[in-house]
Amino acid sequence: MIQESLRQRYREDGAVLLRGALNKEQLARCREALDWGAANPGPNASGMLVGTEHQSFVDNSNPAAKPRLDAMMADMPFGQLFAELWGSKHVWYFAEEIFLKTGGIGPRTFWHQDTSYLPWGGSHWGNAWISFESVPKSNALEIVRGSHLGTRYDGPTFRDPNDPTDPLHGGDVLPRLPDIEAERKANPGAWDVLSWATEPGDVLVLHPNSLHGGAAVDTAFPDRHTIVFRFFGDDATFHPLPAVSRAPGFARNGMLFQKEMARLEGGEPFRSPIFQQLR
Ligand SMILES: O=C(O)CCC(=O)C(=O)O
Repeated sequence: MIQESLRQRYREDGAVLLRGALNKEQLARCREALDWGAANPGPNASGMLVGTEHQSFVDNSNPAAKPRLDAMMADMPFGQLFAELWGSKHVWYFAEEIFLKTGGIGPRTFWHQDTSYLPWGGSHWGNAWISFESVPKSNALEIVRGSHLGTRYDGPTFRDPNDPTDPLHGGDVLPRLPDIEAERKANPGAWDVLSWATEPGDVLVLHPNSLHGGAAVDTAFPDRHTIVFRFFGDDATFHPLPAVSRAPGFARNGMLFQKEMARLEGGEPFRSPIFQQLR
């Protein structure tokens, strides 16, 4: 049962930690999903800083995993959890993303918003960020408090290790991301950043319009295996990306479920039969 104080934190901060939200069996199912995904990369598998020594593995929304993950969601607590957290009658499962950082050299994830890459608007969105290690606070995912209610920035390309704000779309529709790490270095209080040490079984829920990043590995904490499941509810809308983008395949609809997205108009409820309804 999600308490009103937590719902308020999510509405205002855009992120909450749900301690022990998954039992051993549920966590094991999530781990199986991660291991299967890592062993069977899909067409969207890429990585961050590919070609550099800090390369990490990322796969997003693997179509071959979709039937098994849709089925798995029926046995997981996320439908109820998000219905209560948002106060939404309905909950749908969107898709997964996998992050593997290993050998103590996986990079920070540059600051970004998922909504720079995906055409999402509205309040009923949530990433369930699930890691299988005990993640210390110094290696934690970081979230700028309340940023889910603010500006939608252009997202970084994740290609240039020396430019964490290298704009994905270009043009003048979305403002360029500020260099949050550089600003924090100059003034540690420049941004109001939330983070938590997490234990296996915890679920960090964040709104995908939140500015988030971080969670590097290092010699003291060399490996992190993370799966993120994304969900939406009644107040989720189609919010198109820029109509012209220098990133191939990203204009208007983003790079996932493009055929389904092409049927939606800006501001319409975000709905498609392709997404598994959990409630
Ligand atoms: O785990 C990470 O390094 C990044 C997570 C992330 O970007 C997300 O949950 O959307």
